[in-house]
Amino acid sequence: MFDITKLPFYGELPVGVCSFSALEDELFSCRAKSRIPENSQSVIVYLFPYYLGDDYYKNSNLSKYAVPEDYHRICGEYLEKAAILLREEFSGFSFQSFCDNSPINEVKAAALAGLGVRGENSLLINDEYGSFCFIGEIVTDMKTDVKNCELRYCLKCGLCKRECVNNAISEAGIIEEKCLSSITQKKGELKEDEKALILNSGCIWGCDACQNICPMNKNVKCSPVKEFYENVKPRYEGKADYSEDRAFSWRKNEVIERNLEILCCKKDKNQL
Ligand code: B12
Repeated sequence: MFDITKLPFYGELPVGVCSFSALEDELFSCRAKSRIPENSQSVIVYLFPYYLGDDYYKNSNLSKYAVPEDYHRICGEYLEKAAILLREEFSGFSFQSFCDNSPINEVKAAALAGLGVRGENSLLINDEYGSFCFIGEIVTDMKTDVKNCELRYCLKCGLCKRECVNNAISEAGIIEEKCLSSITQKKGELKEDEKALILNSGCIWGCDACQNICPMNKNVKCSPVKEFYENVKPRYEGKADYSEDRAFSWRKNEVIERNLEILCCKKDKNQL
C-alpha cells in the first residue's frame, strides 16, 4: 500500500495523490507540458496556504496572494525539494514539479486528491485553510494504489457570484475577460469601464472579492509556510517599490504602474 504519510512535507502541508489519467485529457498547452514524464501515472498534489492573518493586509492595495514574496519561487522550492527526495526514495521513476504555469488543471487535481471542494468561484476550498491556498504538484510515472476522491462542490450559496463586481462568475466557471484579477494583469490601455473597476476596488493587483465573501473562508487557519511571512509587502506605492520577487513581477512594472496611476487619479479627484 502506498503510504501518503511518508511523502515529503506530510503533516506540514496538505498533500494528496490522484491519478494522472483523470487529468490527461484536459491538459493546458503551455511550455511546461513537455516536462510531463512519459507514461505518467500519478500526481502528488500540495497546497501552500497563504492567508497570513488580517493584520498583514491592513491598508493593502494588493490582493492577498501578492502580499508575500513571489509564490512561484517559494512553492517551486518546496516542490523541487520534495521531487529530489522522491527521486532518491523511488529511484528509477521520474518526478517533475509544476506550479501555476502548469499544464495540469490544478483545482481539479487537488479536488481529486482529496484536498478540498470546488467553489462556485472555480477555486479549490480546503477544509482548514479555505481557498487561500496555492496549488502545486509533482507528476510521476510511478503508480500508486491511491483512489481518486469524488469531486465535490462548495455550499453553492451564491454569495461569490453576487459579490463579483463584474459578474464574472457563471455556471460554467469564470469568464476570464470579465474577472477583475485578469483585468489587473492585462497589458496596454484599459477601457474606461475596466479602469473604473480597478478604481472602485482599491486593489491594483489581483482581486479577492469572491474569496473574501465566501463563508467557507471564515475563521480559516493561517499559513504554516514560514517563508510567506518573511518579506511581506502589503502596498505597492510606485517604481521604488518594484522588485523582481513579487507575484506581479512577471508582468514587469508597466502594468502595475498603470493600475497605480488609475488609483492615484482617484486621490487627485478627491483632493479637488
Ligand atoms: C488561467 C488562470 C486564471 C485566470 C482564469 C481563471 C479561471 N478560473 O478560469 C484568471 C487570470 C482570471 C485567474 C484568476 C485567479 N487565479 Co488563477 N489560475 C489560472 C490557471 C493558470 C489556469 C486555470 C484554468 O484556465 N482553468 C481552466 C478552466 C476551464 O477550469 P475550470 O473553470 O476549473 O473548469 C474545469 C473544471 O470545472 C472541471 N470540472 C468539471 N466539473 C468539476 C467538478 C469539480 C468538483 C472539479 C474540482 C472540477 C470540475 O472541468 C472544467 C474543464 O476543464 C490556474 C493554474 C492551473 N494550472 O490550473 C491558476 C489558479 C486557478 N489561479 C489561482 C489563483 C490564486 C487565482 C486568483 C485567486 C488570484 C487573485 N487573487 O487574483 C484569481 C481568482 C479568480 C477566480 N475566481 O478564479 C490558483 C487557485 C488556487 C485555489 N485555491 O484554487 C491557481 C490554481 C494557481 C495556483 N497554482 O495556485 N486565474
